[in-house]
Amino acid sequence: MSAYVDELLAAVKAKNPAQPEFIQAVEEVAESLDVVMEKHPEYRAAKVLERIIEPERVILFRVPWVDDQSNVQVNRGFRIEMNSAIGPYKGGLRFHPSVNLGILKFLAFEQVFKNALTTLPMGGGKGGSDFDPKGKSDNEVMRFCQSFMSELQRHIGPNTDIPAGDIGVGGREIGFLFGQYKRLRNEFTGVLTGKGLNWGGSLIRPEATGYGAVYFAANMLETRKESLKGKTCLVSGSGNVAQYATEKILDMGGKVVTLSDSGGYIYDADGIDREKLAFIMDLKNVRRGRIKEYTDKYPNAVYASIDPTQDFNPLWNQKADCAFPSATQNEINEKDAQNLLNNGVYVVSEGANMPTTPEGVKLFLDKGILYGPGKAANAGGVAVSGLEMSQNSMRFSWSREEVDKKLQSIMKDIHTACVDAADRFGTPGNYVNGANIAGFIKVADAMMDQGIV
Ligand code: NDP
Ligand code: 2IT
Repeated sequence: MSAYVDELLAAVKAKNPAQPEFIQAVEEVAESLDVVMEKHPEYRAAKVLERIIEPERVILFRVPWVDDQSNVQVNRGFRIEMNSAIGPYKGGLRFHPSVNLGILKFLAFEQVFKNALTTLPMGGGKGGSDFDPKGKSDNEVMRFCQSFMSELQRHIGPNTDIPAGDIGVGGREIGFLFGQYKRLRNEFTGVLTGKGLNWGGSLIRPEATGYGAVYFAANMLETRKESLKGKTCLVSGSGNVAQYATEKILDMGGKVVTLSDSGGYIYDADGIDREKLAFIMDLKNVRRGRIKEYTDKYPNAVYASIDPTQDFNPLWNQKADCAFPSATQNEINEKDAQNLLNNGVYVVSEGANMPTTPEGVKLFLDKGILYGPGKAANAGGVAVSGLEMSQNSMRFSWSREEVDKKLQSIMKDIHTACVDAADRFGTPGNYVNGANIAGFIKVADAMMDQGIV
């Protein structure tokens, strides 16, 4: 690494000591950008990367609510307005007990580059709360969302900052949040994406992240004149992204043999077919149950719990061709990456954000497998959010086929942008460098045009 990047990273670490995920995300991008900074001293002089690393604004607020037993509960709410150089802040909300400032800053930072890659005019943001929706009644979730939005509403708007879903925030939560925004502001507007179809939502938005990650894998395979047909795939998670990744893999003739949640994973050697996927969707989205219940219905499959203290995740230690990590950050460590390679996996398309640790990424890159990092591979979700915003502005809606076609074409463009940037800066086939460089240049050039702000 150049002295410039070393010094920059030392400063980021010193300034953000309790934010390991944020430091990890910055480190990966800064390493990719070393060669760009060499060629473009003007970016260094204008301290563009130093400015991108610092959020434009961080909002932290109290979220008090009353549970079903009439106890007062207090959570913490956040919104990170990271960068608005190319459009209004855009990015999801995460409700999970692990949420803290560092995790949301990593997600907001990644979002800036991802949104730039989509080709749509969206800046980057992220927010959420340490609220745990698990085990809460619908009424408790509603009261929490109403309290959360009572504060957030003064900071967001359809031309300012447009939140959406992420872990723990799906259609139900977006509905409660939208209802409260509308009540407080007295306006019906596209301030959130992922809305219901009959109140401003876009067709294909629920499917978009999972579908997009599979389209991205297909694009990578196409560079080797291959397809997903007949490929065995490992998918982790069983939420929004995992479900629709599974559906699209089936559409493309592949076979999915695993899914998981934070308790454990299922392995189904016969493959998870459409009927089994419908069971999972009902289990997870309606009954809000655990993946363990899959083996009650399909006893040929096996369930094993995942011990978080174990140094590897057995889900990644299965024979397969492709992997679609779709649960959470750092779910593939170095040992998992090695297990994947040992088991024949040569395509990894990240549905989740930063699911692979830096040591794991290094193994994938050294081996030269088709490795699509999250900020490129999972950009389909926010891309269709951008399409939802356009439809809201036009007061118009596109058909399922039209949105899907646009999604496919955006994923293809992202793939091409990554390949071109990786080629141009001397690391052909390296989608990590390609995504970081292509995303950065678009944002950096806009910041150069707009002066020191
Ligand atoms: P959901 O809440 O719908 O599903 C999350 C899934 O991951 C659940 O199965 C959950 O299990 C599992 N999971 C979550 N945290 C952990 C953990 N710490 N350890 C093990 N398993 C875990 O979220 P999404 O499907 O929306 O999000 C999944 C990933 O995709 C995240 O990284 C998110 O940032 C990313 N993403 C999402 C987009 C979207 O449009 N929704 C867009 C782009 C990226 P359990 O139920 O037990 O918690
Ligand atoms: O990480 C992500 O890209 C998302 N959670 C989706 C963001 C969005 O605004 O649709």
